[in-house]
Amino acid sequence: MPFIRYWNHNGHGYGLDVSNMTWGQARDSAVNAGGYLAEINDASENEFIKTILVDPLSGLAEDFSFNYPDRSLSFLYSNTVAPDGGGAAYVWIGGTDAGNEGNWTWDNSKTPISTSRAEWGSGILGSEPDNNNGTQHHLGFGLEDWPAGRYGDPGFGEFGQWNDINESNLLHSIVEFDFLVDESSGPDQDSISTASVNTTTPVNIGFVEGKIYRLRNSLTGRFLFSSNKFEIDTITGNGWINEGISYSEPSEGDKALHRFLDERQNSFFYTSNEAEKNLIINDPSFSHYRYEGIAFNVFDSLTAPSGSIPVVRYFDLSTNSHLYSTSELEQSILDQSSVYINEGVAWHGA
Ligand SMILES: [Ca+2]
Ligand SMILES: [Ca+2]
Ligand SMILES: [Ca+2]
Repeated sequence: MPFIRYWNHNGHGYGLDVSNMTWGQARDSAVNAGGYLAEINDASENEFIKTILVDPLSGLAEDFSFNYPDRSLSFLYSNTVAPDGGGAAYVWIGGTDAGNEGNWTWDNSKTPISTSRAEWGSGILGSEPDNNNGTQHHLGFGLEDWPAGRYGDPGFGEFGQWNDINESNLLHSIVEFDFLVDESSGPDQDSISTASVNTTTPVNIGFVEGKIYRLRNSLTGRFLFSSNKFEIDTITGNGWINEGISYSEPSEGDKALHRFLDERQNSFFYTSNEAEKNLIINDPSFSHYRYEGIAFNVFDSLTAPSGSIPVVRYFDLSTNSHLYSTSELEQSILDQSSVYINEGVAWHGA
């Protein structure tokens, strides 16, 4: 992921990745970096992205006005050209109609992209998207007039406009993050202290105090449960807000609660279901879930004694992560929301 620079705008972070990748590779790389290929929600976001691309960033080794992540990188239009885009330069952004010709959506949020948006290319020769040759299903953000060479007299589009182009083009990409980033070093992937990891042998990740605290990351909105005083003290204030005791660990808890770190979403997933735990560890499609070990012990939801506290698991469609709630008031609010899917009682605490 060679990011040449990062920026913040309107509460979101952005990075310009100067690798040469197909759209699919760029999409996966963006997700691995904790973001997604940029979704340009309105004209002002498009204008912002124009401003960060207006000057090819070269000669960084001599520019000491900014603390670039890697001064050996350069951003030259000639290194990110799409032959089927009129031989002009583009960067990948997150739109596609690969699943359904002519129906454009943003890949991360799955929201539609209107083909009447003013950002689609247009000129004296025609307009985009044109699905040229029937093989153009991915969205390029134009860096210059196309076809190349028609400066001031665009044929199909100009700098800052969009073209549907072929996925196999090897282009740079704009990655968007749902949180602010350090403009010198990018998203902070290490703000969460985690115990050493062994992917096969369960280890107890905390010394158990008997009280389980819920913490919320103020930047990402993600949640974490912890009974580990060291972990709680380390991360509280460092982007995480301690919401207090959620429930207590049953002294006679009969089920191990396992914790995974979802490295794509930078969020935590918990399960007391051994079959689910083993499936996640062994299924290659969950290879981005890193097994951290046993968080603490709980009651099985089927055999929990009366008076124990049910922990309800929700899936948050807006962040693709889980939220766990012990508050009936919170649950009544979440159940009204179309963003949260109630997955039922996951386990019981005391
Ligand atoms: Ca956006
Ligand atoms: Ca198409
Ligand atoms: Ca096109």
